[in-house]
Amino acid sequence: MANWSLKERINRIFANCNGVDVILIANTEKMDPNFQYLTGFAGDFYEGSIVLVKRTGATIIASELEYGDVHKTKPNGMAVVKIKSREQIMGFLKKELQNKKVGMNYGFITQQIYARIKKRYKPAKTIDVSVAFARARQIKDRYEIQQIKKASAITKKAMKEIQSKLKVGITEKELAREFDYLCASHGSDGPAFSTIVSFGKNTALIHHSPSNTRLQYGDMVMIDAGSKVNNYCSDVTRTFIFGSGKARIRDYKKKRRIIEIVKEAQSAALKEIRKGVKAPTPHNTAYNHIAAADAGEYKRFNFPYALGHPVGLEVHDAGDGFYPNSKLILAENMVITDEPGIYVQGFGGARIEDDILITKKGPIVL
Ligand SMILES: [Mn+2]
Repeated sequence: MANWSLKERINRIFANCNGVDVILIANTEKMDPNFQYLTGFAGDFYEGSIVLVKRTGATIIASELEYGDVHKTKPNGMAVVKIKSREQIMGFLKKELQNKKVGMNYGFITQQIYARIKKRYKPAKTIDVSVAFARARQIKDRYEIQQIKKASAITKKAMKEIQSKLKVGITEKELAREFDYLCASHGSDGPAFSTIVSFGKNTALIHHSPSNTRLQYGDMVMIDAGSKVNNYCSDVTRTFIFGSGKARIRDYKKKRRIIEIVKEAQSAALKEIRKGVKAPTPHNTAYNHIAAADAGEYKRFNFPYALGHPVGLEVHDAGDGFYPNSKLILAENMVITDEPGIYVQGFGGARIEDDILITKKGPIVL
């Protein structure tokens, strides 16, 4: 039994949208993350299933195929309607939607479904609720924080253990597989995204796909990966140098320094990840730190992306992150990444990333 409150989540959604009578969240062959938010269901089933949400509660409409499953999972006080026939379900939806102000997730629903709903059920008005869900989801409840924390702990444990798998000649692809295996063996439900492993010059490529490049002594190594627990993601990046014989490593000082500056930038930003702070502030701090370090040596290799993004049901979760013109004001119980980087093309790069929970007392690295 899930220990989170559907009522609370519904209240948060409706607090962020005006004049909506009922919200319809419809899966296609994929699952709308907002469907997971309302039901807590894991996995990618429930194809074509629908959830109707009103201020007073929610109803799930499930096919024969999923009905048994829905009952087993006990969806947190949600009413369940089983689809017996097309006519029955159309009658039910007509009663619920006709002449009502209907909210839908325009960020997910297909044009086809949208047109069909308008034509068949004749709502008085349709309203985009994607932002309302994003705002609700940006503030995590206790259950969600626990899951992200678990997912993050698994990823970080694997980051430590992967060190013993490093050997000259192993390929990026092989190391990525080892990494996924370590996460799975510690309880990850699966990777939150395709694990990034890069060696040597490849570390300068921001989103490198693991290749057959082989590890050489003294290479910079970057691993960017995330585990998933009960639908919740983590996203962690580590960069290090393979090998400990400083004297034998080519450009050791430069490699070490790049990693150090990124670490400093990450810590400087972390201090500002607090409630009430404007989201661009940590971004600018990390960015300016890198630009100013070592008399501007790495300025032109500074990270060309937002310092961080929300993490939750999606690895790049609904809501705003730390980009220069973000309007977001940081608040308690947001979880956002802190991931500055330096990328020296043709040489190598570094990124260090952690998932940060904002609490009353300040930031906590999950
Ligand atoms: Mn990330």
